[in-house]
Amino acid sequence: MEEIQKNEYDLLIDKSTAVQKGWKKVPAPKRGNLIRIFGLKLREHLNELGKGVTMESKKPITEGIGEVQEAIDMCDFAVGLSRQLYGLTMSSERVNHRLQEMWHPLGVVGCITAFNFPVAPWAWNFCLAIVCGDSVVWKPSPKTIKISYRCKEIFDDAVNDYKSKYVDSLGIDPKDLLLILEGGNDPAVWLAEDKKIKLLSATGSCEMGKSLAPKVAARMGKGLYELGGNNAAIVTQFADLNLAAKAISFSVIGTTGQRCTSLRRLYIQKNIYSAMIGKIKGQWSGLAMGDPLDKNNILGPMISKEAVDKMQKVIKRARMKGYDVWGGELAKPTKAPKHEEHRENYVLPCLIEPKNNVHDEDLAMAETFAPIVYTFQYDKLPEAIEMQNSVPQGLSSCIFTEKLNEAEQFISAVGSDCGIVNVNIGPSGAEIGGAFGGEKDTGGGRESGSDAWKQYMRRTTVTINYGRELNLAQGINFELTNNQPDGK
Ligand code: UN1
Repeated sequence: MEEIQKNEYDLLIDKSTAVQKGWKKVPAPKRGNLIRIFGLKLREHLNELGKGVTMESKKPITEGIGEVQEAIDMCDFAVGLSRQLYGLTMSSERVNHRLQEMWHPLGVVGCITAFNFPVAPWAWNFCLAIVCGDSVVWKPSPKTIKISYRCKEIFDDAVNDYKSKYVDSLGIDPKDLLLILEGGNDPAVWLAEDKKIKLLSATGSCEMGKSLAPKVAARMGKGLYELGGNNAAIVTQFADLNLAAKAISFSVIGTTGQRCTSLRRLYIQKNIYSAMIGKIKGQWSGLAMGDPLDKNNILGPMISKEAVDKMQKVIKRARMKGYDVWGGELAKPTKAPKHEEHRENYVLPCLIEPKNNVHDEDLAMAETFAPIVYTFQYDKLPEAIEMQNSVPQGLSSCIFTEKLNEAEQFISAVGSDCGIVNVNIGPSGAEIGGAFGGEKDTGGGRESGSDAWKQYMRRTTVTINYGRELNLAQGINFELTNNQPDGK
């Protein structure tokens, strides 16, 4: 990988700043037209792009295509939104006054994305930023750089279709609305420290977020962080165990446990513990694993040898503590493509049962980006909720129960402390319509649906006096006395 130099970076940001100056003048519904064309192009290239995601991230092809679908959904959402960037009108306390909010474009948005989801989180940010009148400098993971450039190519193609119709008179080239910044840590730090980056949106580990956030804060910049999860499921004695087992399997095995939403902790009511674990183990024997491009396989390799080593180290530590470990071995699927350099990176999903429900700092309290799930037993629901909330991260959570009061308790103020709270669904696989993100060390950001768009705009509070008197708020009396020579 060629490292970009700081002066090249500065030129890139200048380019992005220049295009945004013109773009913010384009009416929002017309900005939406560009994303509409882009969404249609993504549809044409769905399978090809899905394959591209799979080739680099190694996730199964159905998930690769699913991720591009998520980007298409995001385009549709953003097009609708381009006509709905509403501000409120409030009642003024003053006579003959109007009080309202307006939302204006923010500027250049920096967007850092990770290898495991190279397209969808970028699209959550990009589609909103574009309709909101911003430009985007995208720093993708170096591991998935090819698919990022392919997305940019398709966007540029959409720009060509769009250009003559809408923006020729502004003298800007909307191609520059999306610029790719290659590199690792240095460019990420430059983005964090750069005053010209009006919003830095970063997806990745808690460590990454914690190192960048103070740099953004030091310049009073805005940050949007979607960092590590350490997601849990609670299975109560009133759960449909078959539904729970399938959902749990998807959340552990999907993307080979390398989602920020992957399931990492499982709290099972003690009376159904053995039955539940038995069902999960049953589902995990003879999993279809191998070439992720083969649609019959649901388990592909991990991203790298380093990731496999980290997983194996964690399993070793758990064994040393005398915990019960099931699965997690390195696997050699016969159907793995021969030429594939990732042949060695296949693993089996793993269940670890810590002794006496202990949550070790370096095991259950930490996020290992691998298909490992820690299992715990509980008696009463509040106990399970307390354990699930006891970790530093707060992204996603779920409960399996058919009992209304249990479900309600879980989603209530005394329930899960996560940003995403599901009932009878696993913690992963969110759709774009809701705001996506989490609390605590997960960073507090919200992306994609609901009102996440507001972060890509700046709010102005406007007060208009349409009378002839100066009425002051809070009933303040301001009468100019005449003992001054009245400016003469
Ligand atoms: C991530 O792993 O960073 O909810 C994103 C999900 C996906 C997004 C995951 N829609 O699992």
